[in-house]
Amino acid sequence: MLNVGKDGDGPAAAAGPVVLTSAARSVIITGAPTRRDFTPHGPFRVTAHRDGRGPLFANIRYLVSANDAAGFPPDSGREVAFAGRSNAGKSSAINRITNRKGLARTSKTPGRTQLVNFFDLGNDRRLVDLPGYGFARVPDRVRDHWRGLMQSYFEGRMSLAGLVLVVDVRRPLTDFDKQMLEWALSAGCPTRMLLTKADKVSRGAGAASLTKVRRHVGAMASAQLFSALKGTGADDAREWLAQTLDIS
Ligand SMILES: Nc1nc2c(ncn2[C@@H]2O[C@H](COP(=O)(O)OP(=O)(O)OP(=O)(O)O)[C@@H](O)[C@H]2O)c(=O)[nH]1
Ligand SMILES: [Mg+2]
Repeated sequence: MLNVGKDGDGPAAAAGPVVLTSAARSVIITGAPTRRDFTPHGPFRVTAHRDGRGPLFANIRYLVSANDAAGFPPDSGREVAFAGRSNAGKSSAINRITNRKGLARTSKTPGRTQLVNFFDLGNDRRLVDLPGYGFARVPDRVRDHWRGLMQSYFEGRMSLAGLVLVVDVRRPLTDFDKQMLEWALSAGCPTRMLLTKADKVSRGAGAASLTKVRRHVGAMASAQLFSALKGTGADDAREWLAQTLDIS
């Protein structure tokens, strides 16, 4: 089951690659149905997605917010979920990538996104804004609810075609970030790490963080710098989404 642990804000990501330990498998939901075959897709028209105005996001609209699995939309087609620590910048990343300012609600207050929010791209493709983890000072029942909600999402969502793991470029990977990576790897779910808030660090510091994270995650995920504020890396993220969602 999803093992949320404490705050998830453990010591800095230690040196060395993440290995798939048995402890890490605690995040893997036993008995999960076999996922769809994640075969690489053919070439796609990159330029069509520039600035979020291309066909990929042209018709994006808010679909539904779910507080439990019963509220999820039909599990067909393909979707990519945005996960990450609370306040990391998931909702802001979705807004920048889709070029829609108020699409996903953002906040300075950690824990703003408490529901699973679905956005429809048309043609049975979706983006999913997940509630963040690691927010401090919440009652146990809120944390338990979050755990159950995430578990029911990751357990059975056959249309989950990819995971975007959003991390603050200035912060070390949390234990839970690592568990998410390991889960995605074991589930065969392609993962893209966005090292966001890149505008808050120098180019050198951003590049150093990227190198460190890439070394750390190895083949488990691809990684890139990102800034929702400046738009850094937005095209790369769009291209990855287009490929993962199999949209041309
Ligand atoms: N400077 C800067 N600020 C950012 C960036 N991305 C997000 N922020 C700010 O970080 C705060 C949190 O952003 P959100 O997008 O709401 O974060 P979230 O991960 O969706 O948070 P939860 O919904 O609480 O899990 C907001 O104040 C954003 O304006 C970025 O790239 N650069
Ligand atoms: Mg949010």
